[in-house]
This record gives sequence, structure tokens and C-alpha cells, in this order.
Amino acid sequence: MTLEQDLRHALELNQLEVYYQPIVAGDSGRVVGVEALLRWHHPEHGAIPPDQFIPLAEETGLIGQIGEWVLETACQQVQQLNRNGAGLYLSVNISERQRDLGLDADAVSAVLAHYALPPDALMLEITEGLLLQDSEETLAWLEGFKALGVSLAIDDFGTGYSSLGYLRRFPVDTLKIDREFIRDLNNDRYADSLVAAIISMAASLELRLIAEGVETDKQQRTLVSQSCRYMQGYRFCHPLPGPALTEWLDTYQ
Ligand code: G
Ligand code: G
Ligand code: MN
Ligand code: NA
Repeated sequence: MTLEQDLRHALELNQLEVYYQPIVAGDSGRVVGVEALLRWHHPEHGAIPPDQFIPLAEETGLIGQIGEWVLETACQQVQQLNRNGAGLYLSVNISERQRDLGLDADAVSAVLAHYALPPDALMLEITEGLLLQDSEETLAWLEGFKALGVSLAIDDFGTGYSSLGYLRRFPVDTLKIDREFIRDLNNDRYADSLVAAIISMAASLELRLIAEGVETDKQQRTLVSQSCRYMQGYRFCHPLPGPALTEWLDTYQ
């Protein structure tokens, strides 16, 4: 069997699982949301990371079904987490390919309604590459989500070639600083300057900022001192399956 054939059956065989990584307010450590991160437990190859099968899912169109399932599953999980009034938001990665496979504002709206989640409890993460193509279809697609009231984040910000003009043209409200820059923070003057520049740009454009890959207390303190409000990373919590996340949240802080 090829990996493609295996992926075709992964959903029905319950081999896919959604993990969740908390997003916290950097100053207090309070959890404000969770990012859904897909995992594939392959019977022979073990855990296959998403960067090794999402591209295949995109090529084959399987990302349509898989993406719908991720959204449903994660909304259900977050609805449960919020039963005690926690008010956590959910962040879900989406790829452009899902646009042609039926993921639009109506579809998202239906899922949110089914799980009684308000639109502002959902953030959709897209990559910079999508905006660089600068197409009318992409603009209309994203405007649809915006009109619904969900937020839009640019994932891995700073890694692509940023022609920053797109920040004005597209209805993006959040930037996620790529973990590559956070890793080098305090060790590399170039990374320090870049992070400082992104933070000041986000402030003047009134964009919400999330630093990814925060692993140390020192990184956290540096970011807080520069007024980077939100962060996620191993410093706080690894991505966890739903039940483990629930336990972690119960004992955290
Ligand atoms: O958790 P991990 O480092 O393996 O995730 C790597 C990347 O895989 C994420 O940053 C994201 O871009 C992608 N990814 C993870 N889950 C999903 C998903 O449900 N849908 C899509 N389209 N991409 C995902
Ligand atoms: O959406 P995105 O492609 O950025 O996915 C985040 C990825 O980064 C996930 O695969 C997750 O497992 C990983 N990750 C999350 N926190 C950390 C961290 O603190 N350090 C490192 N090296 N990776 C992390
Ligand atoms: Mn992401
Ligand atoms: Na990222």
C-alpha cells in the first residue's frame, strides 16, 4: 500500500487525531485559546507529522474531508472545554486547497452553530504564501470569513517573502511569529531586531501578535518586555490529545 492509499483510509480507520496546544497571555500565563494540530497514527510508520502528509492530502484533495473533520472535532472539543465558562478560542490551520473543496463561510458558520460557538471563538490560520498570490478569489474567500466574525491569522509570519502590502489588502487581524525567530532570540542580533521590528509593526497596524515556539523563561520575559502579548510553545505546554489537554487545564495555574 502506498502512503496515499493509507491516507484515504486514515479517517475511517480512526488513525487521525487532533492535538491541541494552549495559547497563553505572556504576562500572566493565562490560557486564552488552543491551536488544533493534526496527527496521523500510522499502523506501520508510527506517528507521521503533518508536514509529511498535509501536502499529500492537498495533492489528492483528501484535505477537503480531513479539514472538515478537524474543524468539527476541534469545535466539539472546545465546546466541552468551555462548559465551565473558560471562554477559550480555537485556532485551526487551513490550506488554500480547502477553498476549492467547499470550505467557505457558510460551511464554517454551520459547524460553529452546531457546537454553539460564537464566530469570534474561531481563528483560522493561513500561510503567507497564500496572500502573496494576491488573487481576487483568495480575497473574497477571506472576506467571507471576516464578515462572519471569525479571526484570521498569518501562520509562520516572517519566513516567506513578505511584501507587507498584503497586510492592508487582506482582512488579517493576527500575526504568528515563526518559531525560527523565537529560537534565536537573545542569541542572534538579527533575530532580535527582526522580532522587535515585527512587534512594533504589529502594534502600529493594530494586529494581534502570537509568538510561536516559546521554550524558555528568558524568551518569555524578553517577549513580554517588548509587549508581545500572546505566546505558545513547550515553555507552557506541548500539543496534547483532547483528554490530556483537559487534565492539563485542570491542574494548570
Ligand atoms: O504540529 P506540527 O509541528 O507537526 O504542525 C506542523 C504544521 O502542520 C502546522 O503548523 C500546520 O501548518 C500544519 N497543520 C497541522 N494541523 C493541520 C490541519 O489540521 N490542517 C492543515 N491544513 N494544516 C495543519
Ligand atoms: O501551525 P504551525 O506549523 O506553526 O505548528 C506548530 C508546530 O510547532 C507544531 O508542529 C508543534 O508541535 C510545534 N511546536 C509547538 N511548540 C513548539 C516549541 O516550543 N518548540 C518547537 N521546536 N516546536 C514547537
Ligand atoms: Mn499554525
Ligand atoms: Na507556525
